[in-house]
Amino acid sequence: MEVNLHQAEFVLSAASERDFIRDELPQVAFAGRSNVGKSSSINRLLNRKNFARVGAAPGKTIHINYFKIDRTFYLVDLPGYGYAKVAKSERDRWGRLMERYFAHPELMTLGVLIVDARHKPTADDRTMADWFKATGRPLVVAANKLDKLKKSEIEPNLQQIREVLELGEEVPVIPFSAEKGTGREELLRTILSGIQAP
Ligand SMILES: Nc1nc2c(ncn2[C@@H]2O[C@H](COP(=O)(O)OP(=O)(O)OP(=O)(O)O)[C@@H](O)[C@H]2O)c(=O)[nH]1
Ligand SMILES: [Mg+2]
Repeated sequence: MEVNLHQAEFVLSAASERDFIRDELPQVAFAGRSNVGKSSSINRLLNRKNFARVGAAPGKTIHINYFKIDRTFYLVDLPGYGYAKVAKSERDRWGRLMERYFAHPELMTLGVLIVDARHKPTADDRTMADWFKATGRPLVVAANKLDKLKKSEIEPNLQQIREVLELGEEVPVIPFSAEKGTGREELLRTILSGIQAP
């Protein structure tokens, strides 16, 4: 499938369910802890520097951001979770918005869960993985910030991510670095094959 990644545009920022995009185009939904590098990963996939915003103040915006790629599919940047300094009211708002998005698995073609390659997945990461699994849609996990790992840490950490998140063997865990570009081709290939109609 030929997709022109330069043909990318921000479409809208949804703060509630009535703003959700419901057209026929596939949606590839990115979720992960605040600061794990969701926006950076989208920028890396598109080879853009400042396309999806890379936040200095994590957890501030609780919105779902839609980017349309080559009039073919959407990259959906879901709001990050697990930021300690966020007030309970904000966490509740996050929960309501995400609950509504995940209540419509028909909107999601493929899930991308970004985790931190350095650490054992958190309880929130496990919950997020369970939400994705519950959609019945294919899931891919990207272990980001790989550039911060020693070579000897890579395999054990990837294995730990697979075990803690209880991923089936059909779920790829891609070693990734939004910073260096590691894993870009593999994630891109997985996304492009995921959005093709069966
Ligand atoms: N070393 C390294 N730093 C990274 C990588 N990816 C992202 N970062 C840094 O991590 C920080 C957070 O990145 P963002 O892309 O804003 O993370 P986010 O998940 O979109 O955060 P929220 O939108 O707040 O949920 C930034 O300072 C990035 O430069 C990576 O692969 N390696
Ligand atoms: Mg972001």
